[in-house]
Amino acid sequence: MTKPSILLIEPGYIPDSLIERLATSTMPPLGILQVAAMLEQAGYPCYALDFSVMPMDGRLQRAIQKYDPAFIGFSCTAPCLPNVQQMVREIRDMGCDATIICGGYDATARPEVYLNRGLADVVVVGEGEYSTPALVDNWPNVDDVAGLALLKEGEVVFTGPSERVTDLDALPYPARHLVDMSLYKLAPGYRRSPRATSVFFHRGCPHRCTFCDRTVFGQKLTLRSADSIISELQYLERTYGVTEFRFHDDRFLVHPRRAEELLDKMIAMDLGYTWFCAERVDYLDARLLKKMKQAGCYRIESGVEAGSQRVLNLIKKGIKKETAVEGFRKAREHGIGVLSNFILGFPTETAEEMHETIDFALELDPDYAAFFMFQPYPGTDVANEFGLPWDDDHRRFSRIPHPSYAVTNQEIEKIVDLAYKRFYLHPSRIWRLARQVDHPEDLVTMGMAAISMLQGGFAGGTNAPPETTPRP
Ligand code: B12
Ligand code: SF4
Repeated sequence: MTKPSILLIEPGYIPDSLIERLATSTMPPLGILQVAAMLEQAGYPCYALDFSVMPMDGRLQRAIQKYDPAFIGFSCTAPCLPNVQQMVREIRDMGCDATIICGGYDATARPEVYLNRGLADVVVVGEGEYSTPALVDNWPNVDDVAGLALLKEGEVVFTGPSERVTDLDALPYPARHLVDMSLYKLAPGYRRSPRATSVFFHRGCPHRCTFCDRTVFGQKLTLRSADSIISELQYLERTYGVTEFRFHDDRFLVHPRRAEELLDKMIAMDLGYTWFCAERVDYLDARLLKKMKQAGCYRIESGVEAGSQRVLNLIKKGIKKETAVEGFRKAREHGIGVLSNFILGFPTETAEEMHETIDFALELDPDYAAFFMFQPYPGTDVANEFGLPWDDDHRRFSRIPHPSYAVTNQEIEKIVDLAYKRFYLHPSRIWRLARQVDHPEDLVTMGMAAISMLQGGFAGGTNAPPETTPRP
């Protein structure tokens, strides 16, 4: 018997301004593609829509008419809630009664919001690899399927924690064939090759930075083997002609021994790939940096977050400012570029402390710096500790006032603008960035970025996922 089809959706958002669109890197949505790979393995025909690389303009309706899905799944991060809301309305308005499944970070942190608002018939809490196929196999009799939240007589019921993925090597590769891989690009001026894609090395992060959402993978580390990663890189080259990679892990060196094993193999095999990754400043070890460079790493993204030691302590970043200076120095010494993310407007953070952050960014002088307005993602320690509300209607650029905020949103927007201007509108940095350009169209983008910056076009960005978002 043919199994029912399943449509998986990355609600995404496409930045409003042209310049932000040009300056933002896009990558395949590995969350839904990993779940799709498991569902395909179980025999379900799957389809995917990624609205971070294409406009909605009737595509959802057309896909529903074409594939007639019995299940529609959304990957939910907090900023995407308004998009999910809009799409669920459209799905129901067209008379489609598919079972709606929500999964991902925000749905995991607060399933009740999705269930009580009628945005989900069922929520997959945490990792979706095992619970999702079991859910569709058994729907609607899913009381015995672990890892789900659903409404029973108006009450939210949780079926218990899902089985954790302990052997990442055993998972099928994400079902990248469900998306148009040619749509994904690194931002101009940010790349070494015209095409790049993302891979994962491990799950989990042992640190406890209070602003970081760790609701899905938690603190426990689960690692892939070096051989498994190399096979995937080679598969991606063979299948999609990609030779540039973004390790999208929170931290590349989180397990230094396993990372070294991977680096040694990449060097010995002389794969010739270029790649970049994220890492904390306190893990930038000279010996490993040397191997990273040899293995093709050209940039490390590192969330330094703040320039005031009081704020760094408050957010439990676990680093000293001197460590950041030292880490960046070592990366540079080994010929690896650095991008640093900074967040402005943590609870109790004063305007003076934010200016310290800008001064510190100038002192560190990374190749790229990104400044974001703090956002209290539901489920994070900082949101819980200060009781910070989340604005469900917000797509970006806002923050519900709270007594713990020392500075208004408007003031932070101004400081963010100033940060970009002070950082980028400087002859030595302009020259350094211009020298990195190896595609003519990148010069145009950079010119437009400069104009946008002068007009205040970058103000108020939401806080970046730590060590992650490439936002040149
Ligand atoms: C890669 C990444 C990005 C990429 C996304 C591009 C891409 N398509 O890959 C970029 C850089 C563009 C990005 C942007 C942003 N990101 Co981001 N990002 C990540 C990161 C590092 C990895 C995501 C990933 O691919 N994971 C691997 C897959 C396999 O895991 P997964 O997505 O969690 O999926 C699993 C489960 O969640 C579940 N699942 C997920 N979706 C679904 C759907 C269904 C139907 C089911 C059943 C299950 C399911 O099953 C999957 C397999 O187990 C995470 C942190 C992390 N370590 O996960 C942050 C993270 C998701 N990002 C975050 C944020 C805040 C942002 C931004 C707002 C930052 C900004 N300033 O602009 C934007 C918003 C983007 C958006 N659309 O919402 C937060 C989300 C917090 C929250 N509660 O919403 C995270 C968690 C970082 C953090 N620790 O705080 N991001
Ligand atoms: S910010 Fe980075 S180091 Fe801190 S908990 Fe999150 S992923 Fe880990």
